Amino acid sequence: MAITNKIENFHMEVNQAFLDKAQALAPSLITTEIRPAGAVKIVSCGQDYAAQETGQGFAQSQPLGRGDSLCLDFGDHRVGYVSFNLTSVGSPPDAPACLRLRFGEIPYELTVGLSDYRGEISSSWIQEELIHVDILPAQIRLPRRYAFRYLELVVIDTSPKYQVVVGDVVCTAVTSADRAAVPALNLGDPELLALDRVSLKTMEDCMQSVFEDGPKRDRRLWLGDLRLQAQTNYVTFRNNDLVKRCLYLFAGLTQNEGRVGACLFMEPRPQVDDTALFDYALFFVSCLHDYYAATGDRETLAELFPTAERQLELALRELDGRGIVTDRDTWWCFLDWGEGLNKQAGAQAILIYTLKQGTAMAEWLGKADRAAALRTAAGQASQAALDCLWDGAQGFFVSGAERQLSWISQVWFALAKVLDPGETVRLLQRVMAQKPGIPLVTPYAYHHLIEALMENGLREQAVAAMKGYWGEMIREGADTFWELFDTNDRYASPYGCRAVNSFCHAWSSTPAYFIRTYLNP
Ligand code: RAM
Repeated sequence: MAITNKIENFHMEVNQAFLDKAQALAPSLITTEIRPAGAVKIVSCGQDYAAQETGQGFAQSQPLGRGDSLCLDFGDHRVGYVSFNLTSVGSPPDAPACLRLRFGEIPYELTVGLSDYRGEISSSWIQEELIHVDILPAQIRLPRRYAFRYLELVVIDTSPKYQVVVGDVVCTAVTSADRAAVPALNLGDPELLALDRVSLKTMEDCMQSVFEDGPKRDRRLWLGDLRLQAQTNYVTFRNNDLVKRCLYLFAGLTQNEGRVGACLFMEPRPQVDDTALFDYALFFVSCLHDYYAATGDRETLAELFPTAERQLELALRELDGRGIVTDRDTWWCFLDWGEGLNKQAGAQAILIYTLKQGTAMAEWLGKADRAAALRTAAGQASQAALDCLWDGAQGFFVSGAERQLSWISQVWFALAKVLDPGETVRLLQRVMAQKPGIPLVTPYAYHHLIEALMENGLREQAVAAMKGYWGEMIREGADTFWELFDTNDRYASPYGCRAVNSFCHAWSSTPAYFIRTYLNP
C-alpha cells in the first residue's frame, strides 16, 4: 500500500498568533564536538554486518590513494555536522581528489549505496555523498546534518602522482535536550538502567528544534510520535516548552476545515504536510490533555482546546449508521506497520480514548455542556463497539469486514477502558496467552501493550515484555532504539529496504517513561 494519504484539494490554514507563540519558544541547540573513538572494519556476520575494532585510535589516516578506504567509529550514535582536513602527499595534486562518504547508524548501512538501493521510499535517505576537492590542502565542512555512528570514507580517485591524508575529523553534535534536567534514577536493576540509558540517548538525539521522529529519517514532527516523546519528556528532560511549541505549531498550521495534519515540516518555513491520519489527528487531543496534566498550564489548555475539540468533531463525522468508524482501504489510520493490519477497531478505540480525554479537558475548563456532549459521544461509541466489534465467543475485538484479529485492536480497547476493569485484565491475559492474529511490529505499538499491562496491574508481564523486546534490541547492539523491531523478522522494513529504517526513533524511547512512571521507587 502506498504510504500516503493525501487529502483532496489540500490547503493550509494558518493561525499566525499561534505560530508566533511557537516561534518564540524555539529552543537554542547545545553543541558538542566529538572525535572518532577509533577505526573499525565492517565485517559480515550471519545475515547482518558488524563493526570490528582494528585496535587503532584515530588521529589521521595513512596516505590513501585510489580504492583505499577508512571507516571511523564515533563511539555512540551522533547527530550533527561533520568536518575534516584533507592534505596531499607526493607530487603536487594534478587532479581533483574524489571521495565517497557513507554514514551509518548501524554497520549494515555502510553496505548499501545509493545505486544498490531497491526500497520503496526515496533513495535520497541513504546518507551517501560523492565529493570532489579541487584544491588541497582543504578544510571540508559537509553542509548536511547526519545521524550516524560509523563514517566510511572511500577514495574514488586521486591520481597516480599523489595521495590524500584525512585528519581532524570532528562531529559537531546538536540537540536541544539538556542532560542536567534529567532526574536521577533510584534503581539497582542493571537491565532497567540500560533500557533507561538507551531511551535517554534516543530522546536526546531526536530533540532538535522540535521533537523529530528520527534524526536520519523522517527528521520531522509527527503527531503520533510527539505524543510518546512528550510523555517521556515529562519524566526525563522536562523541556515542557518544547512540547508547548509543538502543540502551537500543529494548531497554527492545519489542513482543510481545521484538521490537524499527521506531520509538519520546519524548513524552509513551518508547514503542514498534506497527509491526514485519523489516529494522529486525534492524538492532538491526547497531547494537549497530557500536557495540561503534566504542567497545569491552563492558558495553553484554554487556547488550544477548540483545536482539540475540532478533531473530535471531524472524527465523529466518520461514523457509519452503526456508530462505527468507517473502514477504508487506503493508509487512513496508522496504529502500526503490521502487514495487512485492518485499522477499524483500533481507530474506534482511539476515538473513545480521546473522547474521554476531551471530556476531562472540558471539565477542567468548566465547560459542563461540552463535557456532557463528549461523554455521551464516548458512551455511544463504546456501546457501538461492544455491539458490533466485540466477539464474545472468541473473547476478542474484531476489525473490518473480514473480522480480523490483531493484538493492537485488543490493546487499544484495553486503553480505551471499554470493558469493565476485571474483563480488561482477562482480555490482556488472553492476548498474552493466545497471541491473536496480527502481531505488534513497532516499538510504538509495543508501547501501547506495555501501557495497557501497567495500567491494569499486570506489572510483572509488562516488565518482562519490556525487557524482552527493548532489551533484545540492546543485545543486538542498539546504541539508540529503533523505529522497527519485529521479533519474528529481525530484518524487516515497511519500506522494502532496511537501510532506510531509522535506528534512532523517538517513539521507541518509552522504556524511560515506564521505568520512571511505574518502577522508580
Ligand atoms: C513513518 C515514521 C514516523 C511515523 C509515521 C506514521 O514515516 O516512522 O515516525 O509516525 O511513519
